Amino acid sequence: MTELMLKYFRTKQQEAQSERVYESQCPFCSMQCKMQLLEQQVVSRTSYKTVGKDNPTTQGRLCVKGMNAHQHAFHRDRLMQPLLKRNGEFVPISWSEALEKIKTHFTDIQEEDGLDALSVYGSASLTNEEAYLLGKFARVGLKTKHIDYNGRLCMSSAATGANQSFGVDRGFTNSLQEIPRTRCIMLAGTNIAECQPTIMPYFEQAKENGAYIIAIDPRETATTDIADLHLKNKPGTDVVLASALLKIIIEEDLIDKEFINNRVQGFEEAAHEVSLLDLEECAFATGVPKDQLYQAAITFGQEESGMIFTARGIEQQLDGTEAVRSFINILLATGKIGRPYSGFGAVTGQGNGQGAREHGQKSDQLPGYRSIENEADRKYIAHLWEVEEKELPRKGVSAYEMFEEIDRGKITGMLVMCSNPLISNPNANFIKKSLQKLKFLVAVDMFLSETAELADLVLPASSYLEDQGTMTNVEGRVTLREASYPLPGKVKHDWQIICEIASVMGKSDQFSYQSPEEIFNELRIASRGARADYYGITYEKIRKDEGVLWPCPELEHNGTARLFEEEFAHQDGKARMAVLNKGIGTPKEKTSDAFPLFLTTGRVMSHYLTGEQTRKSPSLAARHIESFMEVHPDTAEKYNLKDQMLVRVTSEHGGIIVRCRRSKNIRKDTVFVPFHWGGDQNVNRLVSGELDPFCRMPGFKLTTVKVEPALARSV
Ligand SMILES: Nc1nc2c(c(=O)[nH]1)N[C@H]1C(S)=C(S)[C@@H](COP(=O)(O)OP(=O)(O)OC[C@H]3O[C@@H](n4cnc5c(=O)[nH]c(N)nc54)[C@H](O)[C@@H]3O)O[C@H]1N2
Ligand SMILES: Nc1nc2c(c(=O)[nH]1)N[C@H]1C(S)=C(S)[C@@H](COP(=O)(O)OP(=O)(O)OC[C@H]3O[C@@H](n4cnc5c(=O)[nH]c(N)nc54)[C@H](O)[C@@H]3O)O[C@H]1N2
Ligand code: SF4
Ligand SMILES: [Mo]
Repeated sequence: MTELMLKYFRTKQQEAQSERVYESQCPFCSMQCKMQLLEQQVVSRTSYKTVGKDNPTTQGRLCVKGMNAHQHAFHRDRLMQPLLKRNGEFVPISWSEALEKIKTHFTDIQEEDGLDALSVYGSASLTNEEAYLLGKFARVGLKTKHIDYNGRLCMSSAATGANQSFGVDRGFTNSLQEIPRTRCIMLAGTNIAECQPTIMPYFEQAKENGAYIIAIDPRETATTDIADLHLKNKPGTDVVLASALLKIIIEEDLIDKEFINNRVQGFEEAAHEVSLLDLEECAFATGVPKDQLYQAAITFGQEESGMIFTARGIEQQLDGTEAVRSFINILLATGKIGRPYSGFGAVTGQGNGQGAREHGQKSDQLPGYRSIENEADRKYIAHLWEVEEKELPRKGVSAYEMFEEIDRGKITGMLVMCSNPLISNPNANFIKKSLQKLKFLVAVDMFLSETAELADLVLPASSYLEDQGTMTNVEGRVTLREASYPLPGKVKHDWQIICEIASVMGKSDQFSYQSPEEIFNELRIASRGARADYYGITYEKIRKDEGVLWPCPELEHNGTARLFEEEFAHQDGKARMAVLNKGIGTPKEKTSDAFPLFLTTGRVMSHYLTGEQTRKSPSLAARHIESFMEVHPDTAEKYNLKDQMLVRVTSEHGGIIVRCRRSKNIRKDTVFVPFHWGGDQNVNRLVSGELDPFCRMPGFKLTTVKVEPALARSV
């Protein structure tokens, strides 16, 4: 090798060694995989790579979304400065101009339409600190009762169901470590293989150890593939299905009488109700053969330990709360909770789906799961926030209902932070009309999302690489997302943006934080003594222990891995079984001649929620460049739909056009469309705005539709 070549390679080596490492956590799902961004400078080119980092929840694993997350963070479409809409066009403005605009418009709205005319729409992708601060901002900074968040569309039925049955809501009652040693697992309406991929090894180990896995899903998915038994039910029939399983368990005497006597209320009533069911009718209503119902019930009842996991398949229903409770009923009757290798898990969705539902973004809630209608809770928080108790607003309305309030002219201004409601809310055509009615809409986002495009003012927010804070993951573990990547352009952190808006609204004293840690220390006090007690958790402790499972009431406390070992969280320490007066086969949506098929909606592995982030990543977008409708070949034949053809899907509420994908994986009476795309592919144009009466969750998983070749109409 010549001297020159040697020199060249040496320089290359040195350049390659100029590598920087940035700590972070994945911006997507509830696994909150720990990751590192490697930034390499080779000559004048910077290249990036994301690698996993060991941690107690995911042991260094990443899925394809995590590996490519940096692609959207560095995308050229990242917003770099505030944008103001002038004559229909966005123009860049300074932060001081932006804040001045907010002050003028928000104050005008408050004077013209009243304090409750302003509203805040938050997110469970925010850190705990930001979620907490946003709740305080609405009540103290803007003095409005109108705040809610995207988690309402996600886990509100799981939360309400768990609260009603157990008295508290932490998604998983056990840590993930217990899964490999359980004997029987029920996966109801969850597609963990595509939605929480790095959780899979826990279930695969359970299977290797001999666990029997039962999946309940109208489709065959990568998750149902690991099941020993797949109950391929009609969408929306999970309450009947779970009640039928309970009936069989009771009739076969597979219940735990001692546990019921000591720890459960309402068994007799619930048992009586399910005894009235006719199993033939249940089989017909659910579309699951009777022998499969028996097989599932008897196996689950007989095994010495068992766990049930639910997700949006059973929860995003107009009877979602009841569906959650009907599965918990099975655990309570068989005594499979509060002891090793037995328990419940409503699989959390968003990165901070757990923490962001605990600290006051919900319309009826104060931090730590305190209630905004409880006098003692109000007093405690008012004191901490240095306001008069009577100044604290009362409860407002849920996410979708805020758009109804806009339509009625009651809400005239909105701040949306970290959400894209135009794509994610049901009845999308109505949502668009509502958003357009607002006098002033502010969107805080990393991109000009479909919602941000309708805004009057858009503020640029930092990404997961830049923004430090805590996130509570799928198992209830409070983790610290270390983030140190420099802020690009004029971008600010969400918590800084909240503080700056509060300041121009005259509340600088209550919003003068200098760091996320300072906010967290206030959150610890706000949650002290409440159900989601974070008081004993500090940044230092999270760093030392690699996360802490709440509740953690004292500094000396090590956190709580398994809930309900001694008692449930209701006053008398007992759990409540639900009496489900559903009768048979009564989902609200029924097929008709006009709309002969069920539509259910959900996700694919490579895209995340409204797709605003993952559609920007070339590696992820390439896997699914557009939406599609999964349909059984026999059904496709019946409606003249060829594979790959564009099809029009129409419901009572609107229409979309997507690509046809024939597949034997789905029931013949059901079609499936993911919701990661906007415009003419926005499946939420089809979904109705009706809500679950207990938790105000929309019925994303059940709509009735008709399908036809897209071009047939236009010729
Ligand atoms: N790749 C990816 N991962 C994600 C997300 C993402 O967008 N993409 N989002 C994250 C978030 S926020 C969430 S909430 C979770 C969601 O995670 P999941 O709830 O697991 O995901 P979904 O695809 O919405 O629905 C799960 C399954 O429910 C089935 N299903 C539909 N209708 C019914 C029914 O009536 N009964 C039953 N039993 N099953 C039914 C669907 O066929 C689907 O396979 O995933 C998180 N992880
Ligand atoms: N049909 C149907 N609809 C559904 C569902 C379904 O299964 N079917 N699932 C529902 C569920 S479970 C959920 S969770 C919702 C989610 O619904 P959304 O909250 O609307 O979904 P996202 O795509 O996460 O929107 C986040 C937005 O915030 C931006 N963003 C990302 N990170 C940050 C940040 O750190 N700060 C700020 N300020 N902005 C940021 C992104 O660019 C994006 O525009 O959708 C619901 N809608
Ligand atoms: S999407 Fe979820 S499973 Fe995949 S890397 Fe991110 S946090 Fe982990
Ligand atoms: Mo979600």
